[in-house]
Amino acid sequence: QNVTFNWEDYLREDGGTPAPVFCFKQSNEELTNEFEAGQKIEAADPRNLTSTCVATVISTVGLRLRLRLDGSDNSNDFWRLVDSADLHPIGHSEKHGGLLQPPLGFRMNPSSWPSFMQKTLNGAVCAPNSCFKKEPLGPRRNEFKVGMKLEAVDRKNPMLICPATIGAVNGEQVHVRFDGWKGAFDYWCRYDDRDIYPVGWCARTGHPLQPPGQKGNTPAKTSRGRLSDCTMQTLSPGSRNSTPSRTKSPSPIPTSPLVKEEQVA
Ligand code: MLY
Repeated sequence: QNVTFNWEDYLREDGGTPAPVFCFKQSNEELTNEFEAGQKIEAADPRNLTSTCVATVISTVGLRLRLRLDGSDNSNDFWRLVDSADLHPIGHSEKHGGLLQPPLGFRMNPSSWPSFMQKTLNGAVCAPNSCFKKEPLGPRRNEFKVGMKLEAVDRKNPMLICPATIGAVNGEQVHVRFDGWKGAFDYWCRYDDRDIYPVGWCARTGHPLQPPGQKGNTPAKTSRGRLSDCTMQTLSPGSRNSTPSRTKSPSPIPTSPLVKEEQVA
């Protein structure tokens, strides 16, 4: 799906230097994702980090898991790496004197929690201990410099990882800017955040990488697919229907040779 984006060509054309791997809190080992959809695990509730909940693996992509807290709705799914410290095998809380909590936004009456818990774990398939990997230590300090390139989770579309640039550095924080997008998706995070990866990480771990957005265009509805549509329109007017978001832009859209394929989502 990501056959059209290639860091090497991109960096050669647009310039920029990949952030060195020692900047990131990511494993250098060859990890494998042994989780399977449907398995139950324990996970820290992302909306209430002091509580540990039962979660179900919804799907796996590369070294990431899509998770849903049992008893929560399906619109608060979240993503974690196989070596996230937020994840544990079922039984971990009990073994450490803790209790499994209902997720923030538990859909049912709180009094039904014990019986819900019993039902959800009865006959459940639990992810084996061997699936869980130790969280890497991470760098001791922020080594990022402005302009360094990286791959980063789009937090508004957390299934997506995209080419990005460090836009600013402030103490332990870095500003992640998505290449080719106007800023609506940018965010500040700690230098050791698990959502940022070195250039090449997606390819190495088998995760799709989105191509950069189109410079100068607003993010909404200006995907690569439309851009190619417009290019065709420019080359052969009248050969196809007009693109709604382009009706006020008769001039040819500048394209780069990297622009080849439809952008996901
Ligand atoms: N289709 C959505 C997703 C945008 C994703 C932006 N990321 C990759 C920075 C939109 O166009 O708004």
